[in-house]
Amino acid sequence: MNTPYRFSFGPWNIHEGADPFGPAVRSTIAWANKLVAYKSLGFDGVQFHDDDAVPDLEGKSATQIADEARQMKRLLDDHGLVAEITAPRLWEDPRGIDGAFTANDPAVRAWAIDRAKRCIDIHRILGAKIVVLWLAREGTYIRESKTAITAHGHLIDALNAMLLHDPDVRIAIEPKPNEPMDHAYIPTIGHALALAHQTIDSTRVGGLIESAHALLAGLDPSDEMAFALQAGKLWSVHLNDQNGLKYDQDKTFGAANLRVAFNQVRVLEQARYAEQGWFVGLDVKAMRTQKSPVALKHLQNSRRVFLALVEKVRTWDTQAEAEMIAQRDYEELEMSLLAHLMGIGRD
Ligand code: 3MF
Ligand code: MG
Repeated sequence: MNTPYRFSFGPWNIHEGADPFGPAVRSTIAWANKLVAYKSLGFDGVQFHDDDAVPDLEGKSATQIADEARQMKRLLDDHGLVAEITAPRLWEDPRGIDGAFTANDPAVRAWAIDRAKRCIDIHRILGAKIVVLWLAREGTYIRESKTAITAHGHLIDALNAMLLHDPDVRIAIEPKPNEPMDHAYIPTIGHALALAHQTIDSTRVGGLIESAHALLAGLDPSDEMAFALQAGKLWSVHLNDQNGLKYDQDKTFGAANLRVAFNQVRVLEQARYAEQGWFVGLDVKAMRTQKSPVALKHLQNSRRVFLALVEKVRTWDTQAEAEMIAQRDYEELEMSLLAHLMGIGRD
């Protein structure tokens, strides 16, 4: 199939299978072996956290961080890979226990902004296109613990500090309504883009939409994507799937709801998303039950489902669709789509 799509995933998508109730069930795959896996699985882009690129960066000097980031860039070049994104991992540091940019303690907020700037420095060396902000702990476990009005102001301050640090940096906010927090401050793309518009340069702040995050907010991922696409603000996606309102599952794309997946592919095709150079990012986890030698299938399968759905979008009879819409025969439209997805005839 002639497709301009390029795919990415993060090294955390190849993982040991630990969950909150049990330890690792697979051995760790060394970084070098993970890098080799990318191309063989059909992926060109690597999603980085700052400390995926430079481990333990908190204890390192600016020079040391820059040296290690350059080494990582060389490694990527050697493998013919590119860095798609870089994201500051603010939620694993003990200082960020109750939020980073929105912490009540001004010293923690200052640390978080400084860390985000160091992430931008790494991002520049890696040559990534966007810095992603998943605002993991920017919210509350109990609402009374922070002043939400002030906290939203702190988020704008942090974005502005990042925009000022690098006049070329573009920031994509990855909304998520909950987990790890009970209530996250930026739960949807609408919130993210409203925040973007209050910064000193809204043209450099956009969004990344993860399917599961939209579903956890009770929203349709393709409509969330359309909202951002219309505004020219969808700069990356984390495709995956989610079986209802429970913990963030990061299932294989399309595994829970093929029709919802179809509509995400449809909206990306309609917007000619890939032609603009944006990556199709995945954020998928192998099931805990998966044995080591077959623990990469979730990546391969998600990509395969995506490409099969591109084919389904391109072979969908839009002429017949227009007629059914004109007749307002939506039962017919729905059945035709189901038949198309199932590969059965419409009698
Ligand atoms: C959590 C996420 C994150 C982000 C990642 C990149 C660990 O639900 O989706 O994955 O995608 O931090 O910003
Ligand atoms: Mg994600």
